[in-house]
Amino acid sequence: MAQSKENSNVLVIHGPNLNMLGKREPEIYGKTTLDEINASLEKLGKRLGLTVEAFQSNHEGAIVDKIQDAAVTQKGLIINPAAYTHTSIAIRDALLLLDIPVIELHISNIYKREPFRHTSVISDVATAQIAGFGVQGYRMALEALARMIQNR
Ligand code: CA2
Repeated sequence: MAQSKENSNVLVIHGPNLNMLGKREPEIYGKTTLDEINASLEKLGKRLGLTVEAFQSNHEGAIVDKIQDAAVTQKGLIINPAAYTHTSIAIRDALLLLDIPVIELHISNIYKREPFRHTSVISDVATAQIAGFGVQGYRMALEALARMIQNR
């Protein structure tokens, strides 16, 4: 089948407290702000033929709503569920509704941190996980997602 020339829509979800990136705890999460990450992804997306939408919320239900919407509007998802990674069955269940590639993203290496961060209730329902590459991981995730969408 001929490849469509239209851009694919992809969604990037940032979970709780990630709006504080670049403003607190730079030793763990770096100095780049969330706006800078989103701008960089939007620019990279253009090169890759992707229209990138970014969404941040500190509220579990708002993230669940956004994932449900993604089922009909998006071709791929990058999600940093932040602290909900370790606790949220609601976000996990919402991800199970999707039939698109999903990349779970962590700025830090969660397996090198406190034991409670070693468990992700998301990783076995995600297509892949990227952790520990700092904010550069978001660009790696977007490049991987572009390839996954192309190969579908
Ligand atoms: O490494 C990651 O990306 C995390 O998902 C970040 C979460 C943490 O709970 C996960 O275990 C790993 C925390 C996000 C909080 O972000 C902040 C950013 C700047 C300042 C304070 C918090």
